[in-house]
Amino acid sequence: MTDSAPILVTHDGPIATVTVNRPDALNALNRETLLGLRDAIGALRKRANLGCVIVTGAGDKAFVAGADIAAMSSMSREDALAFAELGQSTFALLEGLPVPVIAAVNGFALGGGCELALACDFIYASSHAKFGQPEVKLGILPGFGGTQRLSRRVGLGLARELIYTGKMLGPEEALRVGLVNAVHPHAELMAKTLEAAKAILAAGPRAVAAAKQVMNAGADLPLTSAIAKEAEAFSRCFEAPEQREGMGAFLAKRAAKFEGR
Ligand code: DAK
Repeated sequence: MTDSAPILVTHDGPIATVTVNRPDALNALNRETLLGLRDAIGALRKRANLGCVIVTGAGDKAFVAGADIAAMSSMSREDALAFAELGQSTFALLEGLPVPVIAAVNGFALGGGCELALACDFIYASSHAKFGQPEVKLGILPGFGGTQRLSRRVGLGLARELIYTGKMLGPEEALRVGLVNAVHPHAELMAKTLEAAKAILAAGPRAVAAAKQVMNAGADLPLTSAIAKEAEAFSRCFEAPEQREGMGAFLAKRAAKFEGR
């Protein structure tokens, strides 16, 4: 991996930071960048003791300003289908990582950039962030999952308005509608995101992974089936040392020390 690679990955113990690195094109996603992201996620899956992943964009201006419009401009229908499938499968891999993934949105998150953030577990935004799905202004629609994930995050009415008009939301409005969990001063975004990652690391890693798995698996199921999955995962915790350590530490009034942390 060189500094000019479209995807950079750095590690701070169990925290990995994945940076989309095409700042001259506002980190727009072309095929090479998506392939780099897919490879990076594959490598993270194999990493022992991974606890949390942060996704961000290089430079001061953009998280990701969308799929690469220059690359898309001459695509045939077949090319477009292959491109959408590459983006969708890559984002599904990110969403399915067994550890929490936090989007640290440091600027424009438009089109495929907003979709990338939505494939993360939750979003922290800088005071410079701007969100939107402006694809219809280019004569296309969101192709990396936005028509489905945006409404699951903010509700169908608002998702429809954002996708039909292409209008942008600033950080405070994104916070108000529940698209982002917090807005931080631009210079503090990464420090605040790392703080959240460290809070996750203090918890039982298997419990966090199981909670993520159940929440993802249950999202598209009827409530009764989803709740049954929860009960099953909950009961499995009682076969693991983590539950004994967590509860034992509480009762002994000491900090828990979880295996792998
Ligand atoms: N693609 C390629 N280059 C981009 C880009 C993008 N999405 N966004 C910005 N750039 C490039 C600009 O062309 C410019 O390059 P140079 O001219 O310097 O070579 C450089 O980044 C700086 O941008 P600006 O000069 O425009 O910067 P400004 O501050 O003036 O404006 C902006 C910032 C974010 C408001 C503006 O750049 C902008 O409107 N960008 C486009 C935003 C956008 O429309 N994003 C959505 C892209 S469409 C599908 C698969 C995927 C998708 C859909 C379908 N299928 C295959 C079915 C997803 C689609 C999208 O994401």
